[in-house]
Amino acid sequence: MLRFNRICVVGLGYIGLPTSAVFADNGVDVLGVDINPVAVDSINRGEPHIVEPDLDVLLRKVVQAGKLRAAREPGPADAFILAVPTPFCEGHQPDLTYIEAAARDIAPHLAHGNLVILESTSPIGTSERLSVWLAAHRPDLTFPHQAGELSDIRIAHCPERVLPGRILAEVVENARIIGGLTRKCAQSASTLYRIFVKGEIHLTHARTAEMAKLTENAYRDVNIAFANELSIICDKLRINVWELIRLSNQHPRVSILQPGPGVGGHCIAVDPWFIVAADSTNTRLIRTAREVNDSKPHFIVEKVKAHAAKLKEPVIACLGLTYKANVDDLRESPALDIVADLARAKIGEILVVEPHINALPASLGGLGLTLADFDRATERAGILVLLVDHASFLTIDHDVVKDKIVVDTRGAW
Ligand code: SAJ
Repeated sequence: MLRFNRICVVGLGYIGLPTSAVFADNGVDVLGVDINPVAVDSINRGEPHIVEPDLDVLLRKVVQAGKLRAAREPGPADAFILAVPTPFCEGHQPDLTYIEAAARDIAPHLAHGNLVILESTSPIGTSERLSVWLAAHRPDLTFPHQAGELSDIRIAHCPERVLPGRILAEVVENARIIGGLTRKCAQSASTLYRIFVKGEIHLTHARTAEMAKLTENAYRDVNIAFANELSIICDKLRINVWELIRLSNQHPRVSILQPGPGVGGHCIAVDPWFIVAADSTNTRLIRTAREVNDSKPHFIVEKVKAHAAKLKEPVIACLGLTYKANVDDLRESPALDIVADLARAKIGEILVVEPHINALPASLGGLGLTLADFDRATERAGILVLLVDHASFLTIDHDVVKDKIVVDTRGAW
């Protein structure tokens, strides 16, 4: 039976950092690796470079205890976990360059008996490719695609399913799918995750695990697309979509999700494309759902423009930039596109409110925008566009709203 005293986690982002901290808190010596020197220094001071509830307290504890150390280069370990980004490039094709680079960086440190885990959300077949990439760097070792159960190195895909905002609870409690390139690979990975996972662990093949992760997010994307499509139809038919959904969900077998300004985040807006890339002929529904969700920001922009055209010198407060409520994450956020398009349309003065960030992102540079205070912006503006339902926005004084034009994309007010 393998023992995991020391692990090396490559990629200290929203998944890698909490996972490292939880392993360290359970007695494992963790070497965390990131190419970003600012993140490495911050983590070594015990300060997370990302915002996630309770992560600061846990990180300080494990860094002070000497159980977690961050560095720019990997080192020897019993197990390696790759938690690097898998974005897409032109034409929505998956970009695996971060995984390939991580494989190159850990390869010199691999030793007989090591386990390599791919946690990054990955297109089908990536774990097999990882095996081939590692083998190319280490001809002195055997890998699962060459030696099957007898391989020196074991490889498994263990996708994470944690919800940003609840990561530390979900990483421990959620059921986990572990896909090995061989049975032994899966069993070995299961032993590793059992160190802290309390949820059920289901073993399967790596390809099934890869597809399961993509399926979960595509399922959610398709269901959000249904809600977004309904919201556009209802707008035309002058029906309150929020009431409609609430009433329809009274049916025992109906559970419609919530419409919004579009779908953001690094997962749901990205992962379905990996399925489309794998089989472009048979993914009509999944592709259409992506297109419906991606077109929602344009619908909101047109709505705001129509309202602005009715005012003399419109002042428009755009409330929220993050991809969802109560996080600081701007990745793939539809609110960013909406604000940029409104600014470019030059329909009036735009006030941007986002309490979770200190400076506007580069993508909004050069548009003459600055961050504004919530109270001042909502007081000054004639049009309020609620883009994110942050808790701090929900307590707005109804007297402030009552004489304004409100575009509530979240149905929160
Ligand atoms: N959204 C809606 N309507 C809804 C629900 C969500 O418009 O009814 C929007 C949100 O505003 C946001 C986007 O969808 O823009 C995604 O938000 P989310 O909270 O649904 O999910 P994420 O992206 O934060 O995390 C997802 C989760 N996957 C599923 O719920 C199937 C999480 O469990 C995954 O671990 C994560 O993706 C991931 O890393 O893949």
